[in-house]
Amino acid sequence: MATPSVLEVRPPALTSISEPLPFFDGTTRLYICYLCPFAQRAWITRNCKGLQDKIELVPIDLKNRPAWYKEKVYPTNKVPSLEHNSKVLGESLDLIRYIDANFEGAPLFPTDPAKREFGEQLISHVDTFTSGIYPTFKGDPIQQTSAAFDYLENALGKFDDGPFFLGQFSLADIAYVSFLERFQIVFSEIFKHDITAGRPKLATWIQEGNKIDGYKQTKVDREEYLEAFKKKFLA
Ligand SMILES: N[C@@H](CCC(=O)N[C@@H](CS)C(=O)NCC(=O)O)C(=O)O
Repeated sequence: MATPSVLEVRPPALTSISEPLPFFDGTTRLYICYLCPFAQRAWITRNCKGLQDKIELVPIDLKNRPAWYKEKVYPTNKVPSLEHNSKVLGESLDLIRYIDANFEGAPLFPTDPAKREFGEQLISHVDTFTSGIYPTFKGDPIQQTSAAFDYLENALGKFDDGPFFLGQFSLADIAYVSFLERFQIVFSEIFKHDITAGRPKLATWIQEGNKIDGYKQTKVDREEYLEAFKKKFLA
């Protein structure tokens, strides 16, 4: 994780005219979309475990996706999915656990029972957290999201042996970071509000997260995300 940062070349996204891949040929493939925060969770996990050579990244253009993706790979037609050992698995929160448990590389979930328990709580809360934020964009987001961000600030006070939820960077952070990255962009650019104001632990969490190479490599393109966000939520 502390190795010097060299930006991995991002392969171009596959589209409706891309040839099908030689599925189930023994290659492990992680299907993602560069804009997708769910897919980003699995991508970060792959990177932080140093699995760049073991898990091939296959970006898909969701706006113009190849028909074979639904037909031959993942019938739900969503990303992320992981082709591994002749099976295809999905659901980002399941995938991050699966990649952590079934591949080599430093474990991303601690063994300490108190940390594990709190990590599980945080991971089960993440859908409530994210789904509570989006509807506020049509209302008063600063006011209406305040309790949700305070929850994270308080959670970051639970362990003091590092800046992350469970001390060291873990699956609990991975569950949240791609969404926080997007919320920070939207709040600062559109609502002119700093979500870390008055939340020093959250500020440090973001700052320290930005130093983790495996995560840095996956960060969303700010302009592209803002454009997509405006179309989807503000149109
Ligand atoms: N619960 C799923 C959600 C995945 C998801 O909704 N991905 C979006 C992209 S961000 C998708 O593939 N959408 C395509 C579609 O719904 O057709 C997970 O955690 O993996």
